[in-house]
Amino acid sequence: MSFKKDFMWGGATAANQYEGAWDVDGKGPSTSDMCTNGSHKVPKRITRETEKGVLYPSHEATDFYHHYAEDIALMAEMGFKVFRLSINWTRIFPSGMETEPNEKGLEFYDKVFDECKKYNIEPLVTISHYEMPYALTKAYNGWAGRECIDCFVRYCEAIFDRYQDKVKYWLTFNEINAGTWPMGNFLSLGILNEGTTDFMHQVDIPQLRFQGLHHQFVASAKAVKLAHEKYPQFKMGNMIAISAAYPYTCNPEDVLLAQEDMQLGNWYCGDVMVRGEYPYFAKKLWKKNNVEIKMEPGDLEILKEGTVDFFTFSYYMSRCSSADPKMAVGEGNLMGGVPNPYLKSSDWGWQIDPKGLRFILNEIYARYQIPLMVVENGLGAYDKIEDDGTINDTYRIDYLREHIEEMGKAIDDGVDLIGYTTWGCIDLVSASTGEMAKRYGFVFVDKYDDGTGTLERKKKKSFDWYKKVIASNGTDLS
Ligand code: BGP
Repeated sequence: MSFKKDFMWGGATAANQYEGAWDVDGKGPSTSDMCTNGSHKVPKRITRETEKGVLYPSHEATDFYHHYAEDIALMAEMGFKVFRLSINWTRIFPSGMETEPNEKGLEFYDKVFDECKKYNIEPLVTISHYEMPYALTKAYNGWAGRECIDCFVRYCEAIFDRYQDKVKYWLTFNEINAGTWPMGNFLSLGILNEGTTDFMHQVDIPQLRFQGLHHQFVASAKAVKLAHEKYPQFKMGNMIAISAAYPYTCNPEDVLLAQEDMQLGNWYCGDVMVRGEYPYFAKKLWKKNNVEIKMEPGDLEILKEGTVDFFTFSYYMSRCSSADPKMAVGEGNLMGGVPNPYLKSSDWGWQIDPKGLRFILNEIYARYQIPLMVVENGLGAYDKIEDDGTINDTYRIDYLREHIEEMGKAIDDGVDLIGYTTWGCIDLVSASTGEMAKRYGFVFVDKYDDGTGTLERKKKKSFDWYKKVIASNGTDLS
């Protein structure tokens, strides 16, 4: 297999699901702090105020805030070259509208980056990963308000300035294409429409959602432009939840629908961020959704000037598109699809498809021809501690092995793949369900769905396996 010598192996986390310490050292409430716990069957709720006696999983999460040194040491032991993490916007600007950053919040990430440096681990920072100041939701209905652009750019300026010597790789928005689906309203855009309470079934106003996404595009491009002008050493990336959509049958109706699903899911955001312009099919899409994007003079120029240097994405599953309305739609990461009879699913109904990763790596590279990085991949599973204290997550090893094999084949196909960070390398809260039971890590954290647990860290079987994978640069997957 052909992983480059300097291939970036590592793991990924997000502040809102991992850090906890939600109201410590001046941090303000984030949108994610207003989400209750839930489960596979019971959707989490979005509350307008925090309610007494209700569990909010982000408030403590798995407490990276107080365990960062221990956790980064574990990552170093596995041989991580890169650690993807996000900065919690509300640690730096508690309401998003301040003019001066919160020093205590800045100091926390100084400590985190210094710890990474100790072990030669390169930080890869997501600037906004599924959280934003809740105050911006209250003031402007989140990204529906154009005001968020300036708030975001001010936040970027503060962290670029502070960490210019510590961080080189940046991603502007996590899974920005979440905004192309109704679930992305509150999750990704901070939009909370009248009547929304259930996270899985939010009140959706496409006009606000697509407008909000336009504001994020402009904000991202402004941040990228600023970085390129002021800090030429920075590498700026996008991040998309990739949809590998297959036609369910060779019926041309299904083929056309799969194409359309990939346009909306992948290329709508990808084209804006890589090519610097809305794709040719955008007008049709807006019309279909009855949307009219309001642009200000200069917006289109900014998009052109703020294109990214590398393309990153999450990949968990593939899905099928069927034009037959009688076909039931299954579960998945943000987008469901018709179940594929050739694939098995995880316990949460996400279809496991390693070959789909090779397929989509080729599709993305053919379209954009800039370096690619898989910044999320992994298996959410129920882990069990055996009587002897071990956690034998062989199912996770199998999942990761098969995906790494396919990445190797894609590299051999000619794709320029520069790195791989597995999702939730240390157990953290699930984004879609708000539960702890859905675990992804190489390291188990003693924390449970009722909020109890000692937060103690414990290596799973996959820990030593991944260590070997990294040490052999992807040649020993046994
Ligand atoms: C992605 C998100 C992550 C994450 C992951 C797994 O969509 O970027 O934040 O959590 O999916 O999803 P879940 O936690 O719902 O299993």
